[in-house]
Amino acid sequence: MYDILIHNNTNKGVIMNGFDALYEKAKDRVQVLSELPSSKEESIEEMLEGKGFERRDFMKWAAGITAMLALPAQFTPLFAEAAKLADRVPLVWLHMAECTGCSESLIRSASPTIDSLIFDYVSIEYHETLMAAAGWQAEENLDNALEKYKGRYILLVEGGVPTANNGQYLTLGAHGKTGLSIVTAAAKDAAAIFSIGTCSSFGGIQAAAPNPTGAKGVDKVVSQPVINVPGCPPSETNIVGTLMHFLLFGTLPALDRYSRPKWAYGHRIHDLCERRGHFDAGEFVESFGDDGAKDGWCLYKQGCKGPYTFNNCSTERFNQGTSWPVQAGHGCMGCSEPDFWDTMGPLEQPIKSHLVMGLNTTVDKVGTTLLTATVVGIGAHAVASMFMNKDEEKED
Ligand code: FSX
Ligand code: SF4
Ligand code: F3S
Repeated sequence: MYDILIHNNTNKGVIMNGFDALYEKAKDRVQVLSELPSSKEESIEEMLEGKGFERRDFMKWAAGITAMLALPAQFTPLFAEAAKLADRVPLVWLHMAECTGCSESLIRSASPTIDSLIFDYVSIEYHETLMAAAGWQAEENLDNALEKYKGRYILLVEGGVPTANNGQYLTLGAHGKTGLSIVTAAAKDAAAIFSIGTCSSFGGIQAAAPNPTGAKGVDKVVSQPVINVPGCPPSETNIVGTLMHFLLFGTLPALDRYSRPKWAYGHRIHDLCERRGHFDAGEFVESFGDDGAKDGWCLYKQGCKGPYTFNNCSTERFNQGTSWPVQAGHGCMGCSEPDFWDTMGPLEQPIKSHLVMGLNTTVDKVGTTLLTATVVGIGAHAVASMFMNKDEEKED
């Protein structure tokens, strides 16, 4: 804990330790939110009750968010309060060059989770997939939302932003405005900007070489700070967790060097993978469908990029927490890393230049701090079982 000088509501500076200061900050924020006009007729408790959730489910969810964001349990009631006030913060969600998988990750669930219902409860002022309006009316809605909520709205962008030819490879809406001009205009008065998905964070598949449209991440085309929530798509938990953090604190979370929240992207997939014991024991799937695959052995030799990829898929999972790529039997593709289409291929083979045995590697190309810690953890058997055969050694 560190001491911190804050200004409380009475504007008298007081010395507090880090925990108290954060707690006070969250309390003040809840107070500020509660004074903003509500945009929903029913409370979140009523909405959840209508969907079959009880109050204790809601509190359990709030406790889960608190733990996921690595905050002490005392913050749980504050997260519950912030969620109740989520309808006070307007959201504007833009689509650029992408597949809409990020929206699908959040909104398409057979049985909605509290995460997806929280998203229903926020005040979504503009979202092209969800809204009824089209054409001229849609453009007008966007202009009105940006004006009405100036300085207050959270801007969420899904999709890479084509920049070549002055952005002309992506034009949208009745006036044929470029995506580039729409994003830069919307960013101007946003309270916060989240890039949802790898496309808006780093360009995504559109930016794969030779990147003919000049697709870029949002943070490359706007001057304001951007929080990246990558993944192709990101989990609903990472999207809602980022939103909840901003709701409660009104500030950016701790970020890594790619502007990803550390609470979600602070560990390699490999660090917390359920197949890690098999990796350490040198037990690898040699081909899809073999006995090792049936027994859930490690997928490294089938091209799993978990050792190079920072994300929390193994703990948070997808589809209401039921599964994630490695559990389903395919290696991680590295989808939350910059340029994964170019640097993480071939898809179902280990990366030749990054074989676990070849430690003097071109680490920067995949943008991770790579395997030093991982290799320390590899059992002797695994090392002996080799990731690099003699032919591969020669090629490298
Ligand atoms: Fe698709 Fe989103 Fe991938 Fe991109 O997800 S799931 S192509 S990250 O922008 O829609
Ligand atoms: Fe899991 Fe992939 Fe690491 Fe194997 S290589 S332990 S499957 S993350
Ligand atoms: Fe993406 Fe790998 Fe997770 S492919 S979804 S980061 S397991």
